[in-house]
Parts: sequence; C-alpha cells; structure tokens
Amino acid sequence: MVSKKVFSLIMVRKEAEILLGFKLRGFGAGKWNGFGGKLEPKENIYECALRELKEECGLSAKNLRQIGILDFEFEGNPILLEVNVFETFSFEGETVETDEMRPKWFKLSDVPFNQMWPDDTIWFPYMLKGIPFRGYFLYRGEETILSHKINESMEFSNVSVQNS
Ligand code: 8OG
Repeated sequence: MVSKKVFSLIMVRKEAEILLGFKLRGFGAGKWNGFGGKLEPKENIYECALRELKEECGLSAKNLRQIGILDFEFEGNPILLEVNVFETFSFEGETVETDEMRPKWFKLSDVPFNQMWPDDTIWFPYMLKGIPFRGYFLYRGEETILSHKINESMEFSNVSVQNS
C-alpha cells in the first residue's frame, strides 16, 4: 500500500540573501536546506511551517507565501513525501543554532547547491523568479534523481500571521 507523509519547508529571504540551515542530524543530515518538517496531527500546514521555523532556527515569520509543492518518491520505498514550500520576507527574532540546524545567510549568488538536495537546483529558479511550481522527483538514494517533472502552478494562497 502507498502512503504519503506531508512536510513543510520555509525559505527565509531578504532581497539578495537566503537563510539556510546546515542539517546536523536525521533525514538530509550534512545538507544545507530551508527549515521545516513533518505535519503533526491537529495542525495545518501553515502552523507546521511556523512551528518548524521557530524550533529549528528561532525566527517567527510574520507572513508566509506558499510557492510550491514537491512530491518525492524514493526507488523501492512505498512512502511518498509531499513537501509544501513557503517563502517569507517578513520575520522577527534572532537566528539561533539548534541541535538540528546551524543557520547561515547566503548571498543568492553563493547558494551552496553542491551541498544541498539535488532537486533544489531545479526549483530554486522558479522561486527566485516568483513563479509558483509543482514538481515530482523520483530518487535513487539521496543523491540521484532518476526522473522528474516540474511545471508552473496556479497561485497558492497567502497567509498573514497574527500574534506570533
Ligand atoms: O523533519 P525533517 O527535518 O526530517 O523534515 C525534512 C525536511 O526536509 C522538510 O523540511 C522537507 C525537506 N525536504 C525533503 N526532501 C527535500 C528535498 O528534496 N529538497 C529540499 N530542499 N527539502 C527537502 O524531505
């Protein structure tokens, strides 16, 4: 039987920089990535994104824009992953290193793609141009993309965050 796990991923941005975290443990350890994690029971995907951002790097986002959905399949594994990708340019707090992530701002010209998930090179250009996207990737292990497709998507809805 095929089942699906749902995740959030937030990209925190300034005009010419992006905040990434070096993942210190768990799935994707040793890679730079945005912040996020698995949807918990009784929360929606926006609550999940906000909670994970706060837990992993100490920042509170003041609004979130969903920019994409990525579906992942891993060869030989019946569990599909759905990653809901958000961006924010509006946030509060100071970044802190946690036991899971070491945050660092990168210039957009200096994003360390060779130490990131290989699919990131494919969907970052959509994010940077402000084009919503929907992608599918079939992986062998964590480094090889066997096939993929990516398309422009309809706009997703925007949320402003109250009292956070
Ligand atoms: O809870 P945990 O840290 O294990 O959640 C995994 C995080 O990694 C979650 O934010 C979703 C994200 N993620 C994947 N696959 C990929 C991928 O291929 N590229 C990027 N950029 N992020 C991914 O699970």
